[in-house]
Amino acid sequence: MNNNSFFVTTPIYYVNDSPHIGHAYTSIACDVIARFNRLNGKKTMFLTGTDEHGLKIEQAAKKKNMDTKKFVDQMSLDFKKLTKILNLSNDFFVRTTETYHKKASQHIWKILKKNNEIYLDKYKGWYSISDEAYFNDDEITTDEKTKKKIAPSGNEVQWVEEESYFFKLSKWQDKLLDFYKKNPNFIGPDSRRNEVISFVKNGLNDLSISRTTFSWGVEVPDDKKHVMYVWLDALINYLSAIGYPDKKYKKFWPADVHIVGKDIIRFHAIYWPAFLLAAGIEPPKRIFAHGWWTNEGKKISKSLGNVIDPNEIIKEYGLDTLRFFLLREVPFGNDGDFSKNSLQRRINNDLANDLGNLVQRVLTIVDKNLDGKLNKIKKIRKNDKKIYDYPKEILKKIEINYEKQEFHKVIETIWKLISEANKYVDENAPWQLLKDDKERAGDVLNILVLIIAKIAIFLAPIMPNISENILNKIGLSIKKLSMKDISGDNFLNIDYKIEKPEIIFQKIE
Ligand code: ME8
Repeated sequence: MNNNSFFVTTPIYYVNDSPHIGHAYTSIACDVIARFNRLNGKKTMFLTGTDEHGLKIEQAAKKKNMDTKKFVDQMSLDFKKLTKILNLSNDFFVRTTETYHKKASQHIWKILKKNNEIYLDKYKGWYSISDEAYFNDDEITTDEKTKKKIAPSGNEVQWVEEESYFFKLSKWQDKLLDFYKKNPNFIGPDSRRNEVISFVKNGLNDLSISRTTFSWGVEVPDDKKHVMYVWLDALINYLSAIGYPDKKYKKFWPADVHIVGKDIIRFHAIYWPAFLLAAGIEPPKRIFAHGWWTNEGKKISKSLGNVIDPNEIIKEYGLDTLRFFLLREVPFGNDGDFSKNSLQRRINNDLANDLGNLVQRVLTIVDKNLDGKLNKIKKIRKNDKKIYDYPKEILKKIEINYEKQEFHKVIETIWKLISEANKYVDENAPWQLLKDDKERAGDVLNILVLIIAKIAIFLAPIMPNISENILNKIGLSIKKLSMKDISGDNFLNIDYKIEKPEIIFQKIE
């Protein structure tokens, strides 16, 4: 693996249903990580896509009276469209029904078989189609009213008895615990790490990895009766998408981080490294599980009719505002509640008052009084030092926050810079200086424009359009900038005539 490369992934989403705010959340977080790493000089691969096999999908197609392949083609397109709507910078969109993916899955199966990690037996136990997951007896409860058997996820389970291939997961228990110990950053946040470790310590059963009672899946090599368990095929997307089994996959493997929701941490933090270790492939470097969004305090679900369509929020409030809100409102890893009130509060306070106001008033003064022109800074005074050096000082901190997926801290730190800049405007009162000391006014305004440019660079991963809009106003573009420019100042084009900005953020009453 090339040290200068970076690989980040979203889960691949099931195509049984349309995308909603939960999918948008994970995808946006990954996009921000990818954009930051690109700006920070890394050769970056950002992967997303769709998970198209399994009983759940087959049943969804049947319900619509559609041919399964036609159904997945159509539904997958919705997720592909979402990547455009969210302005995702993904480098590839993987689909598990593609030939390259099936080949990679079968290749891994053959290795596991050869390594004596797979055996044929009979599965007897509970299965939840909604979760596409097996459950032990002690995990199942009975719904008082309906008498239905229920998994911990709240979804109904059914009893399954059929011939099945098994993966020898039980033998990996100690090796996994050892792996977690040696790789303390493998699972984030810490609370999830502890949860996974205690689950593994409780003992692992061998895992059923094939089904015979339906056919919508990847065929098991040399046994046409079986299709692979959808999760085995799904996880392999992270390899098939970067060219596995061809050696070129090593350019990006092991992945730097798989971002997932907390619902699927076990698949990623237990099954996935076990499959990989058993196949002799290095596990990913990190799995981070974020929390769950509710809608105005209620669980988001189709049956409650409160699914949030990201399109509608974007139409009403704008894309970058939504991107900002989702990452600012809730520490990544915690659960969050989506409410229009809190979204509006963020727009009015953080965006309109703090950021909007800074950009607006500084650029307007330059436009009105200096005919949009800046000069080279003549003299940095002692009381300029703090704001002048501030961006450079926070860069390292922000890099570390990104490494730990602490987006809310990244944003908090950027907002401290914005607040310092607003304070600097008030303290130096450039409108007054313009009357008393034009040269000094020029320096103060020049420093401020420089700081605004750096704020826009810091914001580029989170709010790419707004950042570019601000940069364009001062004759710059993110295409020609990078995180390196945070430490310098010769990227400012002082020949540029600064434009009077339109209102960037409209307050919402
Ligand atoms: O699990 N809040 O796909 P999926 C936050 N195909 N995130 C949410 C959310 C919510 N309310 N609802 C969904 C699968 N998500 C498998 C993955 S990967 C090899 C296979 C996000 O369509 C969150 O990231 O059910 C969650 O993990 C994912 O959508 C589940 O998507």
